[in-house]
Amino acid sequence: MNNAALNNDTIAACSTAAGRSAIAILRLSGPEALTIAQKMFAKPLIPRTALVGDIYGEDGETLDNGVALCFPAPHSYTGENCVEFHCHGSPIVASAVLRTMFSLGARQALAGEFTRRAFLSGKLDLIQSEAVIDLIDAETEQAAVNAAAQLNGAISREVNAVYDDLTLLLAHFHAFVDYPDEDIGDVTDYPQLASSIEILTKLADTYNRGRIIRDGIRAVLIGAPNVGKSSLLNALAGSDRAIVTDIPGTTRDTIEVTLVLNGLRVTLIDTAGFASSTSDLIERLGIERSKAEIERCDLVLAVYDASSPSGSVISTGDKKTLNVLNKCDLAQDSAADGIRVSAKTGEGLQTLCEAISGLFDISQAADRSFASALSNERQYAAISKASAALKSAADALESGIAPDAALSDVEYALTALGEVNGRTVRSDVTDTIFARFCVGK
Ligand SMILES: Nc1nc2c(ncn2[C@@H]2O[C@H](COP(=O)(O)OP(=O)(O)O)[C@@H](O)[C@H]2O)c(=O)[nH]1
Ligand SMILES: [Mg+2]
Repeated sequence: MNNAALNNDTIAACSTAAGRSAIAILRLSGPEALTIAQKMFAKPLIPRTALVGDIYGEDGETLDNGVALCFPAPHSYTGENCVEFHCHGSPIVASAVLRTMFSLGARQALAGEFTRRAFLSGKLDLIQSEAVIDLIDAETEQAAVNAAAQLNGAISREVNAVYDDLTLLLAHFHAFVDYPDEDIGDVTDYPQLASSIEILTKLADTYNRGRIIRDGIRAVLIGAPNVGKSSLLNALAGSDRAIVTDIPGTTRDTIEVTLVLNGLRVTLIDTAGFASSTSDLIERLGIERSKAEIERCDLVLAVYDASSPSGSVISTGDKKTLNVLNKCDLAQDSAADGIRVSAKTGEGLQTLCEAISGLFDISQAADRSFASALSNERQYAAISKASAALKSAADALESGIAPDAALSDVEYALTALGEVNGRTVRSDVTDTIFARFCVGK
C-alpha cells in the first residue's frame, strides 16, 4: 500500500510532551529531512550515529547544543529519511528549532502522521499502528505489555497467515469456477478453511480479556440509601469525590472515578440508592440512570449496611456481583453473606480490592494460544464477521454445494481481514484511526 502522493513533503513536529523537561525531541521525516537537518547542525550527519553538536536557528545563530540522529530511508520509523534532534527541554528552544525546520521547507506534522507514513510505507500494518496508540495511552502495565506484543506482530502474524491462506483458497475456487474441465485437485477438502475458522474464533475469544486489559472494567455501586456507597467510593479513591451526608438520597447523579486495583483498571460508579418510593424527580432520574449503569457494567457491588440488616436483597440478574457489608465497625458480627468492610475505618477494603481483581483474570496465563489478546473493538468486529462468513462457506461446502457458492463468503472474509491488517482498508477508516494519535507520533 504505497501512497507516494501523500509523502512528497517533509513533516516536522515536537515528539515530546509540551512544557519544561530534561530533553525535547524534534523530529523530521520526508524527502528533505536530511537536507534540512544538515543545514541546522554543526557536523556532517552520519547514518544511525548519535552526534553531539551545535543546533542552528533561522539566522545561523546557535540555539542549543544537542544530539542529532539521522536514519536514511528506508531504515527508519516512517520508512522515509528521518532525523531527530534531542535538545534541552526548554519550550522556547524546542519551538525555535521547530520554526527553523519550517523555514527550511518542512511543514507541521498532523496528529499521527509519522505513524501513518510508517503504515503507508509498509513498516507497520494497521494492527501494529493501532497498538502504537494503545501503548502510549496504556493506563496499566498489563495494557502496555499487551499493546507492546501487538506492536511486535503477535496479532498480525495470526491474521496475516489466515489472510494468505484464504487468498490461496480463493485462487483455487476461482480456478475451479473458471476452468471446470481441468483437474485442479480435490475440491471437497479444504483444511485451510477449518484452520482459519479455528484461529479466528480463538482470536475473537481473547477479546473479552483484551478489552478488560485495555479499558478495564466498570463496577457500579448500588444499594439502599445511606448504606455508605458514596463513602466507599471515596475510601477506595482515597479522596472525597462524592458528597456524603446522613440524609438519604444525597447522591442523585452518577459519579465515576477510575482506579487501578492490583493491575486492573476499574471505573467505579457511584449511584443514587434504590429507595422503594421517592417523589423527588431528580432523585428518581438518578435511579433511572443507575439502572442504565447496571445494564452496561461488568460488575455490581451490592452494598448493604452491616449494622442494619433489614435492607432487602438486591437482584442484579446475571451480572457478576459482589455483596459488600459496609459499616462493619458498627456491627461486629452479622449473619449476612458478603465482604465485610468499613468505609470509615478502612477495614476490609484490601480484601474487597482483591476480590474485585480476582473476578477478572487478565493474566497472560489465562490464554496461552496467543502472545497478545485482541483489545481493539474494530478489529474484533471485523474478525468476527470474517469467521462467521467462513463458517457459512464451510457449511455450504459440507452440504455438497459447489465451491463457487462459497466463493463470495470467502471473498467477504478476506475483505474483512483486509480491514484488520490494513491491506484493503478504506482511507476514511485510516483517517479516523490516525486522528486519535498525538502530534509528533
Ligand atoms: N460508622 C460508619 N458510618 C459510615 C460508613 N460508611 C458510611 N457511613 C455513614 O453513613 C452515612 C451515609 O453515607 P453515604 O456514603 O452518603 O451513603 P450512600 O447514600 O449509600 O451514598 C454517612 O453519614 C456516612 O458517614 C462506615 O463504614 N461506618
Ligand atoms: Mg451516596
